[in-house]
Amino acid sequence: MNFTEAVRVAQEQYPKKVTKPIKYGTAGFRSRADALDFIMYRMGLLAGLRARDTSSVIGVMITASHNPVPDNGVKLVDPMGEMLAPAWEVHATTLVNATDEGIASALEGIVSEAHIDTSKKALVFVGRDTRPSSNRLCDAVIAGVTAVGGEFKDFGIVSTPILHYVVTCYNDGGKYGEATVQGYYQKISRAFNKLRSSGTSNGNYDPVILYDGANGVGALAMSEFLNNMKKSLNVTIFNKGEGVLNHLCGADYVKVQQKWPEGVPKTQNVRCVSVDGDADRVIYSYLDSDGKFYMLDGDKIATLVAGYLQELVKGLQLKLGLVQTAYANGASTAYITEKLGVPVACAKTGVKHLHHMALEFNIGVYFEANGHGTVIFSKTAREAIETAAQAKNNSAEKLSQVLDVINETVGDAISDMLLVETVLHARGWSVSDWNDAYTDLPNRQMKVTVADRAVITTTDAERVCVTPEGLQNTINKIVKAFLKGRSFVRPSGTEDIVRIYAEASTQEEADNLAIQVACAVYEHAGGIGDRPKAPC
Ligand code: G16
Repeated sequence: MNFTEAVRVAQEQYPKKVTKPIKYGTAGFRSRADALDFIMYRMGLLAGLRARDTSSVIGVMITASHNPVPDNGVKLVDPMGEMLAPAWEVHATTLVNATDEGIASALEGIVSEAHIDTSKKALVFVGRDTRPSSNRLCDAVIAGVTAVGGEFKDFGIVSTPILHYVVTCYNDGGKYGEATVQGYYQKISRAFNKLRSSGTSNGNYDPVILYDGANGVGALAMSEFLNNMKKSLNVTIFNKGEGVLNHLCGADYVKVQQKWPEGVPKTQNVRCVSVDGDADRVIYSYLDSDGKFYMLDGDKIATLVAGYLQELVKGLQLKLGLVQTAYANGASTAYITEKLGVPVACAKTGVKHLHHMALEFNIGVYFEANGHGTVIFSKTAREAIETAAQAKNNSAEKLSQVLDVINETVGDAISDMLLVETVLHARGWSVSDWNDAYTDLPNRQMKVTVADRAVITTTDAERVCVTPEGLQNTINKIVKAFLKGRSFVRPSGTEDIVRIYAEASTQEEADNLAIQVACAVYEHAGGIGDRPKAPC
């Protein structure tokens, strides 16, 4: 194939104006939207090649998820809903770092290395979030796909999990479900309605939910879902788009700031479900009768789900495990290993790493503390569950219904919410019953801006900092002074900052530890602006 057209369109419509090296991050490329046009165009080119390479449909999602509105980004979806294969992350980085004229040789290099038959057809599914820049960037992706002779199907504004779902369904010939947006809503709502056919109330369980849509696509997705669902949940949607996306609301705000989302009435003892800007993460929270705020994050969801599934698979000889990251609260890991006896593995941040590790179990539950995760079932597990269900094993019958509520293709805020609601309902638990299962160690997250975040490198699933030299020793010394202290630092792969995590025996200590470690980062790694003073 001749890539002259790809170069021409790049030079005329999507010229590259930066020379700074750009790296594929935690979830694709992400930066300020006005610097992304050439990257989006090139990801369209890449998706066209990847589709030929795999003889499958590839997905391109335009979103910066939890980031603020001026940012945007791109996530590439591989044939079975996975994140882009690691070898292709390298190709993506090469292509983005090429000059406009260099695009041709970069593409030729990929074709030759991956042995791609360029005469094959290429089909790319494209979706986008609600950001004002997403439409323009979508055009750039489509221009890229077209410039390498590919075809596209534009799904318009959809959540990230919906795009993963339709890509998977299309590629497996509809076995997982119908490859349409409506097919997605119908599949999970039908499964949920079935699970609720026995009634809506049970014990302390109350089906009332305050839903925080983060002013993004998650609000649209929930209202569409409610249209498909019977009245087994009483959901009121807030932050539907009247405010600014992710601003003072949404899953990331609630998790990091540990605060009730703005725009949602402060109703006591009613659970609030917050999703992020592309609806792939979910965080629960509630206010008790004294108005005290409690948050139930990805760790609480993971332990709730893993505990429930473990009961259901008893006797089926299946290995169930949980995958967490360094951000997992120490109390959650202790609870799940010591109390529930479920094995836990620790992966690097990024669902792509967790997903991969979860494949080692027959049933792999994976969740990041930030609320991003799902459950995946191996072929062996599916067959064992189906056989036992056909033999009228009650637990297996229930499990096979639960399976259909789960979006195994990727973390999915709405499907995860329905899974949580299923477990709470089955247990007859209120949100505070759920919260009482174990008590989180107080923790704090902070961000520090440095001149070049790449100077921070880590090892041991990001729990140990390798460079700059001396930083880890300083962190060790600081941590030693805190009861139950733990802290680590890592460069973000989605924002131009370094993240700091700290936990300790009290909130004051956790805050203090986070500030001291943030100052160490500031000093060792070339901090910019004011020295960190207060948790932010
Ligand atoms: C993305 C990834 C998540 C990751 C998060 C933060 O989420 O998919 O796995 O935890 O970024 O990553 P980092 O700490 O490297 O900035 P999302 O929801 O923003 O796409």
